[in-house]
Amino acid sequence: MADCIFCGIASGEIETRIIFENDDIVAFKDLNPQAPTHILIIPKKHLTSLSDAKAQDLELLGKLQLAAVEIANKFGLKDFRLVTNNGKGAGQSVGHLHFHLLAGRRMLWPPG
Ligand code: D5M
Repeated sequence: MADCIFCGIASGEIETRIIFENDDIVAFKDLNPQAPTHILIIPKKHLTSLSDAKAQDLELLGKLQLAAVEIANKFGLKDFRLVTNNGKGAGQSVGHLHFHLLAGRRMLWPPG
């Protein structure tokens, strides 16, 4: 999608150090880390948020979670948090579905 920064990263138009990639997904470090490990996992397909997902995206949503596990294993992370902010009121600032993989510090609950 035009003007989507994460579509630009997924297509390679915007240069970023990719730490995980397969046919459907890319992952890269968050530029504003909230934990010692803070990785963003995104579908290459443009979905504005989780609310934009349809039944046809069921497999993709599963793959995103399995990618998180694969990345966590790769980095030796036993404990981690996987979260998506859905909508501005929930803290979403980039309109392309992404999951935050956070680890390396004690996580608080509930999140702020
Ligand atoms: O999370 C959006 C996150 O995306 C936020 O933590 C900053 C990060 N961000 C924005 N642009 C970039 C680029 N170019 N590289 C890496 N990380 C980026 P949200 O849940 O929407 O608030």
